[in-house]
Amino acid sequence: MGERVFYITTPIYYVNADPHIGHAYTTIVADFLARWHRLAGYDTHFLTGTDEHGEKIAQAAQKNNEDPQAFVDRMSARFRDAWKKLNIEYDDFIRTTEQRHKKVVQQVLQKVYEAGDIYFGEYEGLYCVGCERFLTEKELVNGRCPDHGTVPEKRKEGNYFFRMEKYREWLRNYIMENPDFIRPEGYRNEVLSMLSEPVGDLSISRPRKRVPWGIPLPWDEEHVTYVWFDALLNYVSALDYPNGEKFDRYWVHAWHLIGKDILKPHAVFWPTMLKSAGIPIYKCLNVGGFLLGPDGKKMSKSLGNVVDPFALAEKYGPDVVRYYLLRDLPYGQDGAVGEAALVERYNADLANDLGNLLSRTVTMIDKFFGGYIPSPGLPEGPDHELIAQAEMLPDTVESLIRRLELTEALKAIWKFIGRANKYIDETAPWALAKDPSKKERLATVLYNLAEALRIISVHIWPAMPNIPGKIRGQLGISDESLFTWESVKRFGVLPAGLRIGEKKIIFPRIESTVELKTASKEEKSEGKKGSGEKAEFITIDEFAKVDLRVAEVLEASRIEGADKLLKLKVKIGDEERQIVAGIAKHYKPEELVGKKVVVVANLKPAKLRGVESQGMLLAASSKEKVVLVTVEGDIEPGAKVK
Ligand code: ME8
Repeated sequence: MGERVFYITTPIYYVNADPHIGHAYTTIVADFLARWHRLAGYDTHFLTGTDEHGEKIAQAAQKNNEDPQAFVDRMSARFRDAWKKLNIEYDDFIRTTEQRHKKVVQQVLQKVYEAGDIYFGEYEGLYCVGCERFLTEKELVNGRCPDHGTVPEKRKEGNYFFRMEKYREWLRNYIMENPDFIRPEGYRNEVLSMLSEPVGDLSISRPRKRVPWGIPLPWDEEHVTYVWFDALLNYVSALDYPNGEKFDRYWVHAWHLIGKDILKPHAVFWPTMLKSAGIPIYKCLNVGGFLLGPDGKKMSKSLGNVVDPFALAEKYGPDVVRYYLLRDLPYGQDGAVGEAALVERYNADLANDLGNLLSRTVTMIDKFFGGYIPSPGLPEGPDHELIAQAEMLPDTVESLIRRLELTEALKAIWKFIGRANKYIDETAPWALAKDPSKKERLATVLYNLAEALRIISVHIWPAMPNIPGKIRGQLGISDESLFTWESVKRFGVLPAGLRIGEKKIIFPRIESTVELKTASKEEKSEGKKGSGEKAEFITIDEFAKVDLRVAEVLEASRIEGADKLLKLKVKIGDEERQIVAGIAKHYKPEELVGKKVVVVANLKPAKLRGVESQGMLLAASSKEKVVLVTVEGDIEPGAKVK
């Protein structure tokens, strides 16, 4: 294994608007990784910051009637405040308007210019101010930018160009030879496909007359640096490139985290810029998916489905928001988020699994051993399995984290929590307590539970930095050396005899919730109808609008990354349809094949977790149970249900 050094970066965020959940998610992932690497003994450097030049920012400042510098100062501070609210502990925060950054941008430009990789030319193209880049015809959807929904502006002007195309073959080979350079693999393939055709040269300047807000080119003051060429360099300017100690120490270990919207600048512009400037290439690019609103649609103010992570953090605490996002969204995939799902996750994993384990353990130590952690005897029976699983956990978690499978890492920790809860049921300490001859056995069981909780508290710290302290407080452990990564690799290092602290419920169950988020437009109009009025009768004509049909299930499978959903292929008459149903917790795919179910056949198709669903199954549900409505007897698929 190489040197244990880790450099993690987030994108530097545009300061044209306030921080939102997408920024928060990426930054939480970075903070989780930074904390875990620090815990595991890596020399870690975590950089975030703000992107403050370019047309988009200049326009936002103007709209606000503010001087650009005053505007970016104010907005950048809002990002720093936001990160405090989510317990983000970065080592450095870079702003592209800082002198330390501007200096490096000019140095690198000069270097690339002297290498002969910059020339002046005339350019005509379609520019999206939202993306701050020219889009190719191929990237447009119905003539619009797919990310911003706007029609790009036609631009024709004299710009300096960087010879990006010159490095295309080199980059393509580099990516092919380094399978872990861009992750997950889907995005690597996307980049390889971009590079299979000419990428052209990159326009890297804007005439100062039109865009005065930027860093002047060192050899031509009439032009300012294009915002992406400027922004990407933050990753090295923050390390005091070219001769900083930090640069030498951290740069080659750089892991960049980005969202899929900025794949091309990071995967194509950036490595070719580095190559031309004679700077080594970063270690890897990690591409996250996009968060969608609770309705599975792209979050937008006009749809009213924007989820505010800072309001959620205020209501439930930052640790809960962090855990929820890290646990529910497999890194690299798109996924819906919302308050109801957060509460569900909270009740299941935190209030039930972890909360119960802690309160049962502390209560029993208090009751059976007067509040002192007892001294264990020799392990027997189920102890062996608990101990073996505890000792395997750190390596399992480490390898999942290094592969960026964060959801899986948390699942592994919760599997162990589940194991410990099961251990209580298996050993039944309350029964042992009734038999004085079983006192030593009881001591062993309770000791093992306290030790398991110590190990758990260390593992969850990167996700939930505030919680471990509370767990340790209740177990009465204060010795820092018991909270190192090394110390969790061995079971049984917790000293006996510690006096436990005061018992408190850390995660009270949330019975119901008044949702914070503003309801989406559809919900709002439904809400209006429903509020205060009695359920109305519907006419037979209204009922007849719903086309219910018998459908035969031909195939059923799970959907990766969506643990509640199943994808079904059903037959309705001669037609085959795909239906996505939220029944994975209640039915195994193989149980469904051959069943005749009832579906709403004229429901408008919708996408669930990106998978199209052309209809809906009927099911009866009560509390946690869900049972499908099926049809018995000899009737062909497609028959109408009336
Ligand atoms: O692109 N879901 O800044 P930006 C998940 N300044 N992540 C999301 C998201 C969503 N719905 N929306 C945004 C810029 N993000 C440039 C970067 S870097 C040298 C310059 C996250 O403020 C995601 O990480 O538009 C995305 O890449 C980033 O915010 C874009 O932030």
